Amino acid sequence: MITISQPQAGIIPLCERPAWKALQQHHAKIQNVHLRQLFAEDLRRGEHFAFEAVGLYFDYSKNRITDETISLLLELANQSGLRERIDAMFGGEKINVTEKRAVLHVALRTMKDELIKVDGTNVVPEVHAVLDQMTGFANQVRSGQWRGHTGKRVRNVINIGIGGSDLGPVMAYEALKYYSQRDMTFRFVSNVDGTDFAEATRDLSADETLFIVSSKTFTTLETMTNARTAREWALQALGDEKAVARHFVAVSTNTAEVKKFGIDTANMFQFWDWVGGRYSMDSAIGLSTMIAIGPDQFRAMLAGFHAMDEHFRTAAFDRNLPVLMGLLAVWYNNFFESQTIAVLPYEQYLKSFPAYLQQLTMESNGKHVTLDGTRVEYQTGPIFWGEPGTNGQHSFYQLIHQGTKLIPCDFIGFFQTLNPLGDHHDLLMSNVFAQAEALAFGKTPEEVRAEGTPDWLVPHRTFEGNRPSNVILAERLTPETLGKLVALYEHSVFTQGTIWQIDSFDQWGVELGKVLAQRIIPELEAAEDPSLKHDSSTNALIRRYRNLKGGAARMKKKG
Ligand code: G6Q
Repeated sequence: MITISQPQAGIIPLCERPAWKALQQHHAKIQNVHLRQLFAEDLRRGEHFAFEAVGLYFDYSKNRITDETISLLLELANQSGLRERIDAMFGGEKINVTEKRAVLHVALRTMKDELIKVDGTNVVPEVHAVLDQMTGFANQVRSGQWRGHTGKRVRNVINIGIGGSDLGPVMAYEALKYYSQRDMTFRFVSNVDGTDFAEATRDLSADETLFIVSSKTFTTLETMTNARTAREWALQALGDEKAVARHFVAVSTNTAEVKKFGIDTANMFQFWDWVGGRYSMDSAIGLSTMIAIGPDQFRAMLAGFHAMDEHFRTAAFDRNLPVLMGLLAVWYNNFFESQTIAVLPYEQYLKSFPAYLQQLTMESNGKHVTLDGTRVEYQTGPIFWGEPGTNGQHSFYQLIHQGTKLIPCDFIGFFQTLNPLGDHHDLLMSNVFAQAEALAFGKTPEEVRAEGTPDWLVPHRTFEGNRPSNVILAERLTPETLGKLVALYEHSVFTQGTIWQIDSFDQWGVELGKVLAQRIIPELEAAEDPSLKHDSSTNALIRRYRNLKGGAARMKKKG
């Protein structure tokens, strides 16, 4: 029996907390109050529910809230032990109870002189030692000092990893491309689908290509399959086992497996079991990011993360960005029964940000039992999704504006663009403000009629409004700002998980499918028909696949 870490002791079940009950009553009172009314009643509402912290301006006035809502949500945070839980996380306690691990991604971005202990050992020096090792290596690759097997400099870097060992590096590279070394090519191979590898390498020369095999465990099926294929691909061109040492480096916690693969452990970058995969982009998993943008910019990104960490740890909850964002997510998820949250960055470089957030939020809070294993009686993690604006406006925004579902939105925008081109940026930002305005206030039937719309068309052209959103604005997209934004969502996720009393840091839900696939692989590859003992559907699918899988090869032969 696992004992729950101290901070959760004494916390009463969510639905019994007085603040929860008060919020239910409060919701019944205000659920139909329109944002039009709330704005009319308080002409300064737009400033009242908005503030700036750590360089981010947060306008949450277009939410279906009053002062009472916020004070009840803050009360809920207190009754849920959020303060104690934050202290426990930053203090290195093993709050990931099902894996018996500390949760210390915040240690990855602390200053050198800080002290964070896990099992009595200060982990900060180790963190900085790896950062220094990464810095040395990144500088060598960027300057051309690091040579491939044939003496050529590295022009291409391919990160092989999946899940937390892929999504962060992909997102960070896309987000910070503006700052990247442009005479180098960066690619990311994650899918076990051979197409991913084939397309990533088809136009590259092996003698100029460096593979970073990123895997905490170094046993993940997809990553190890791609890594082996990469080794074959490189050796086919370079023809010498010794080439592996010049063209492969590893990011892992598993020295033995790295050695077995043939990678020189001098070129292995460590991380630790207290860094969860989806919280690992600041660890050595970020090596491709560091090579792309350079060590100084990477450290600036870490400083951004750290600034948000400190804000989360120290700011009063009523002026705490992640706390308020997390509580608002709970408000819609549990009281308005919203199923999803849309994240809408108005910044093309953030095109992979929603995909990144999907893992961060949904793998963290997609849980159905509390820390002590009791089934929850309430909804947990909402579905996160999104696209950069303005593209989304021409596809799914219709449903957000006029559909039957309530979808809270996070709009993210910047005062300055990295690519000033005519009036593009004003046009872009006008859409941020217009969308949030349209969602909140809509357009009444009277307004539509007054425009001369025939009666039969009025319902179609009416916008109910009262659709909530947050607007988050920053000066410009820099490594530091990216760090702040990611940390904002990390801690918002933590806040939500604390309210729901779940373990936001395990991921047992990804296990079952993996185990079953291991059983099915030999059944697909066996020469003789295997005796199949699955359900009738799975058996039939496997048989059909076995019968037809040679099709492509046969077609090729025929052609
Ligand atoms: C994230 C998960 C998961 C993990 C991948 C890759 O929190 O743990 O997405 O990152 O399964 O694992 P490895 O890094 O061990 O290959």
